[in-house]
Amino acid sequence: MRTNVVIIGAGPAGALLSQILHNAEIDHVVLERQTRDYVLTRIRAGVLEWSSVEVIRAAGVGQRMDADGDAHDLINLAWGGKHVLPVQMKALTGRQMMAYGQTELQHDLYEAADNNGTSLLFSTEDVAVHDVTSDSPYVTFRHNGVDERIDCDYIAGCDGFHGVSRAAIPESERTEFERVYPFGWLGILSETPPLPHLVYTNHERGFGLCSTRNPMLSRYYVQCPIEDTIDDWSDDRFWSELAARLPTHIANDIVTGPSIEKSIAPLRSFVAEPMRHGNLLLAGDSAHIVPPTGAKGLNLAVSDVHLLSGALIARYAKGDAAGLDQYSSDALHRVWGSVRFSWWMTTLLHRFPGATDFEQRMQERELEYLASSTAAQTSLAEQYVGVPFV
Ligand code: RFL
Ligand code: PHB
Repeated sequence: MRTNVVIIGAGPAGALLSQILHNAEIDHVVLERQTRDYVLTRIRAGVLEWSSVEVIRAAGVGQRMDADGDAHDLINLAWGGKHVLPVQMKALTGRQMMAYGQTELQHDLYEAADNNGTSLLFSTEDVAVHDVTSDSPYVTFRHNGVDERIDCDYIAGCDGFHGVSRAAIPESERTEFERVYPFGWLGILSETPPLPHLVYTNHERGFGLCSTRNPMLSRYYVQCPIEDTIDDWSDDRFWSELAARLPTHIANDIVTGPSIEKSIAPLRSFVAEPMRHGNLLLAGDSAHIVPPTGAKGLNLAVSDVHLLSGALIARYAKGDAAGLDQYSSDALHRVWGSVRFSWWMTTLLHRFPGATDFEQRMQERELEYLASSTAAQTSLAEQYVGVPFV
């Protein structure tokens, strides 16, 4: 079998790239390790930058997002159990963000792939990339018990942090940057009405976040020790811990209910450079991870795909490979901006085990400064809603 582009991974990065390549009539195949249902029930991100909204619309998959997504003008920062600062993103930047669950976007992308007749193979095993620095790279894998090989021009490594693509770049040509944070996020979904706005809270008991999926589905998180398991966290314990970390009037507005999903995620910042090796191009979590505090992971996957698809389209439509040559440095420029912002938000809002009194005072003073300075709020807001593509 032969195609132009083999996409490894059908998460948001791979499935969106497939949709854009389909629109440009570029032949491709998508290989996904998991089953379709597994990917569709994996609860993850919930917030889209406006640039992501525009890329998704331009790809022709924005109808349900526009109908069911919830555009937000502000986020609230709370601290010390009493202070609340609304950061007015729309007023400060002219831009909003969109609350729309990653699972919904994933659903829209798979539905589009069905309609497009895309070759999207689930439950593929032993995917391996070969000869990526030659003009004739290929991918081998096993599907339905049969060994397969696809020859191609380019391989898009959209296979997430635990995929095989990044590892295909020899260690001698790859530089990795990493920070692992000493806590996790315990998240729950509940079929209860969410608060009207997102609330990020910093409290001596730890970080908390109130988010949303739709008018009858809420997403909440609390910072927890990384060694905890979900068995340590009954629903009652979760709700009382979240309430204890919020100012009373906000806690009183939360409608509690049984959790329908509960999971613990570790927090890390990670970047692998470069994002291109020969004809292998990485996009999304395969090349970088950010802690979820800045709501940037899914958005970086979308911005990588925006850049990569543009470069591939120029290559196939006009024979112009300059965009592919620039891809890694262009993508990494945006990546490091989001890595910095996510690290800063994480540092500002969490309680770090073993933090000194000095570090604690610096955090408190920074929150007070934010509350007193429109310039500081504008800086936060412009990074949260996301920098437009030039
Ligand atoms: P994904 O989603 O991990 O998809 C990669 C896909 O590749 C498949 N795969 C393979 N397929 C074939 N062969 C192999 N060898 C393979 N190895 C792996 C996997 O099965 C998978 O389907 O990466 P992608 O597409 O780059 O998308 C990245 C996003 O999923 C991720 O950055 C976000 O979810 C991060 N994130 C958030 N991002 C935001 O922008 N806003 C948020 O509000 C936000 N909140 C979050 C988050 C992530 C979280 N967790 C659980 C890590 C909240 C949480 C709690
Ligand atoms: C979410 O809704 O899952 C969410 C929202 C904002 C974040 C992280 C996660 O910063």
